[in-house]
Amino acid sequence: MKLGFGLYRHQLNEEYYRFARQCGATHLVIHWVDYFRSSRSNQLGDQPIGDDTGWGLAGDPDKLWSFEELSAVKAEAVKHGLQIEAIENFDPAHWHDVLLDGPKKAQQLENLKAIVRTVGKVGIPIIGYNFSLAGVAGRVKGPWGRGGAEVVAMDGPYDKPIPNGMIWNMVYDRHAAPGNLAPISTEELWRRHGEFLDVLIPVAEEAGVTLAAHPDDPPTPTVRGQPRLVNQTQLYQRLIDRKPSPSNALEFCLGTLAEMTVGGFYEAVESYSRQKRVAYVHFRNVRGKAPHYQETFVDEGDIDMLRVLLLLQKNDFGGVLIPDHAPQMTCAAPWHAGMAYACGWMKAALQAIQADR
Ligand SMILES: [Mn+2]
Repeated sequence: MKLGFGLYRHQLNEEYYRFARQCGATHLVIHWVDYFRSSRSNQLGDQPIGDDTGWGLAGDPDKLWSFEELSAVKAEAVKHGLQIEAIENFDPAHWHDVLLDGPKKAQQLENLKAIVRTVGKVGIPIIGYNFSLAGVAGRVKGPWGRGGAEVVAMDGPYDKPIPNGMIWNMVYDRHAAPGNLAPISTEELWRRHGEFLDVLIPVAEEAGVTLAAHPDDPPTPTVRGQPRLVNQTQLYQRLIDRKPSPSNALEFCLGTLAEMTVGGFYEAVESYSRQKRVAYVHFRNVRGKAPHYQETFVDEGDIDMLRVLLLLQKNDFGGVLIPDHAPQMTCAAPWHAGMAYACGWMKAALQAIQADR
């Protein structure tokens, strides 16, 4: 197993590469969509939270990710001793009608094929994605961590409807007609996802890319009145069985999985790692279950993180773990301190179990 570090788009520069390397990371998971560029509510020094207006504007629908820009980022990272393991999340501007089953779906499936081929050509092995209409929404922040550290939490369901022109918590059409997106059924969401896999997995296989699905965060039955795809651990099995291929894999978010209300968490870690479908791991801890939970420091939540590492090791998982999110620590650099604390814990734990062997 390898220690990685997740960086948002605005962090893709020398300062953050050096910080990640100093934390002991050898790999990066990068976000190429900028959730902070035009958001009213997302703060640069924290994970994006948003409000009813979401995370701001999606990108340029006519500008797909290019070989040149991604190669340049990869080269910069390598210069600092870091390999890019994954890009996390497609831009809503490029695939909103794949999620919505809208009129531009055929063109946008072509967009996704082109992006997958480009990422493969650059030599980035994984693309993480969320197949979700509402995306990450409905979370709050407060001083609920150990010692009053500020953490992200959920405190009750969040079902305010999605306004037209917004998908996955970002605005792709500022001039959409007033009104809200009509709710769809869970089966309809699975049908759309199945079509996405049917079209994309063969392309991903050819490109040498793994598509890795994040579970629904937060994993409530609905968010903003829309169904969720993977909001219980056993639904990951349905997702991988839909298309048996090593390219159809999981962005394994421990925090989200632990927030789920049905089924065994450790059984899920054991089962999906044994099936070799864990592409990479979001290594974070939580206390509670959806819709009432709080993120915690890595060593104090409901999850026995060492037990998780031992299960992953037993099943020969050799991929990357990233801290995902961490509590904000009280100091001049709250985000940095939280992330460095998480990385230090992870590094020590990995050393301990690897020495044991
Ligand atoms: Mn996650």
